[in-house]
Amino acid sequence: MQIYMDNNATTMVDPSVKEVMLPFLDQSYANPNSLHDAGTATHAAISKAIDQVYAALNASDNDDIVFTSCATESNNWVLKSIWIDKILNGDKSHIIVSEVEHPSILSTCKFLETQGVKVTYLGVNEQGVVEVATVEQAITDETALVSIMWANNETGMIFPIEEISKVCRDKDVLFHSDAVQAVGKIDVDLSKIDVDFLSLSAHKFHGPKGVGALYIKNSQSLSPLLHGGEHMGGRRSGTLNVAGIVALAEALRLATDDLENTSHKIALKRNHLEDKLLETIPDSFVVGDRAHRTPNTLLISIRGVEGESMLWDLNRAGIGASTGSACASEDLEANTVMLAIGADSELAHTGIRFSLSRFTTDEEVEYTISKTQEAVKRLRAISSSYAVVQPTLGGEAAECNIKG
Ligand code: C6P
Repeated sequence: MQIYMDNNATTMVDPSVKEVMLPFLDQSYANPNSLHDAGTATHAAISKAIDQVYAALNASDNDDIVFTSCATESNNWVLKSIWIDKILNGDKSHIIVSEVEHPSILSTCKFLETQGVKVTYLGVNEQGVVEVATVEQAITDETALVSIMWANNETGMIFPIEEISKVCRDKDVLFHSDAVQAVGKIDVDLSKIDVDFLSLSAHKFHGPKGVGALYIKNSQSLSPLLHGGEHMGGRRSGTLNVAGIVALAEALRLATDDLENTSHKIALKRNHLEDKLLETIPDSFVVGDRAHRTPNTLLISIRGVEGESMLWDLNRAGIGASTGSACASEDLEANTVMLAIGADSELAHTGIRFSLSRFTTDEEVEYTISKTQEAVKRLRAISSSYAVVQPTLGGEAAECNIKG
């Protein structure tokens, strides 16, 4: 049995999304910027895709949605262009992010620091969430941008984006949200929530890899990251990835069409997995309050069981999970979100992220429960640290905050 429990890293392409993209890899290959009939036809497909994305996000006609190659590009674009537009000219000097942002934000900020930009990395509370007051206190007259993710990729915790956006608007500071782990999983309605910039990526909601977007409120100015032709109104040059864009739009339509119902069904499966693991594995903790998590995500820490060893056992049983962000999976560092919420280093090496999708079946969940239980038994039996920390197998299992 092969089971995929790593949908926060990427998702399978929905077969019907694949269907809509195929013609653009085959006979409909014309450049949408060409003036001949074939180009006009692909141009029409792009226009339809743009309409679908506006509808799914409830964006206004005044806003811009610009397709990019991925969310990493969208995130880099916002941060680097704010530096160019607002900081290099001496207007402002400061950017605020949280310390649990994706590496595409954090590494870009590290680069910007080498260029003299002042960056504040906000801490999170015991739930792994940035509090509104923390953002408010960090904003100064020098702040050019606040960038806070909508939902965290490792824990699934949803951040108070509406309140943060209000604080930023009140203080007249631009606000960007990396919504990669929110779009297609929870309601992201841009008519209700006032963000200046928002990043998304198709492969997180059953679209293909290599295509993302940046939403820009009121089509405000933002220096391009990629200069070249007049593609996307000059905002992002490069011949359009027609198949990818059409697929992104269709995947987003499918993901958001019946969102409440689909999310509910995924949450039932995730909750069952979570409840069973917590019930049967002593000294296990789930990071973050379930009511404030995306419906598909579960970051569980199992004391005495190193994340990498658990992944190995699960992989041998045919289950793909992760210890956290896929981009950080090659180093054996402790889970950064768990460290940020105050877990000790040993505990922070024990996180396992299970992330489900609308394609996850009950049977797969049951199989994952039983193989995880088996792996815990085996790994704890050979763990010297668990024997030292916990002489008996008794113990409290809980959905908890680690500091608490
Ligand atoms: N997170 C994970 O395992 P790309 O792949 O560039 O379209 O998306 C990057 C990205 C940006 N922001 C967030 C919040 C993300 O979760 C990701 C991708 C994957 O968590 C792969 S590192």
